[in-house]
Amino acid sequence: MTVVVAALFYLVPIAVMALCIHLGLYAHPEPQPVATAAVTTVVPGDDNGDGIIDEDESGWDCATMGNRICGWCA
Ligand SMILES: [Ca+2]
Ligand SMILES: [Ca+2]
Repeated sequence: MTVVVAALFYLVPIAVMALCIHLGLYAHPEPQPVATAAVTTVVPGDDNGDGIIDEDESGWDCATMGNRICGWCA
């Protein structure tokens, strides 16, 4: 009887700790909301609104931007 009591005395806390560790290992924290607010700056001539005036957009000035060479295939 004493052996059984002693065994329970030690095994129960160990079992509880093992259970807690087990649950902790498989506990998934709540996913935190990711700040998705895009910081977009409205650039005149940026037709697709990506913040960069590309060469095929209306705000592109071939005389001052890119390779500063204007014309077809330039
Ligand atoms: Ca753009
Ligand atoms: Ca060019």
